[in-house]
Amino acid sequence: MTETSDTIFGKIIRREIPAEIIYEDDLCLAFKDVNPQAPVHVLVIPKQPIAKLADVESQDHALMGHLLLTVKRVAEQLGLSSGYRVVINNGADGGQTVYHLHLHLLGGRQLQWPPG
Ligand code: DGP
Repeated sequence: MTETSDTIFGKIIRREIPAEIIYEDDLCLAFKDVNPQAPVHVLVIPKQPIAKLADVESQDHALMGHLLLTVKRVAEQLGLSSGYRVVINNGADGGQTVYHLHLHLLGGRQLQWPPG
């Protein structure tokens, strides 16, 4: 998939396509992944359309902290008290398919390492 200024996640933010949204504030949105890799698989995305982690600038540091804190908040909300994993796929070799920055929150089972 190529990088574009708009993506399927932009459409979810604008409510042009449906998603199971579980958290929203001024800066970000959290919703269930359509192709879950674990019993809990949530994506946390900024509303600002940053394509990928490698495009984040120093001016985005507060936003990046907010995204991580949102992952923690959602994990607590979903009762992931025995642990979870947070993943950011960056670019082609990282396995990124949607070019709108997103943090995967995975949990609800014992996760394997290394991921492969
Ligand atoms: P990545 O490979 O890191 O770019 O992950 C993209 C994730 O986005 C992948 O796990 C599937 C998910 N996804 C793709 N399209 C949609 C969609 O339309 N709705 C939802 N909820 N998730 C989607």
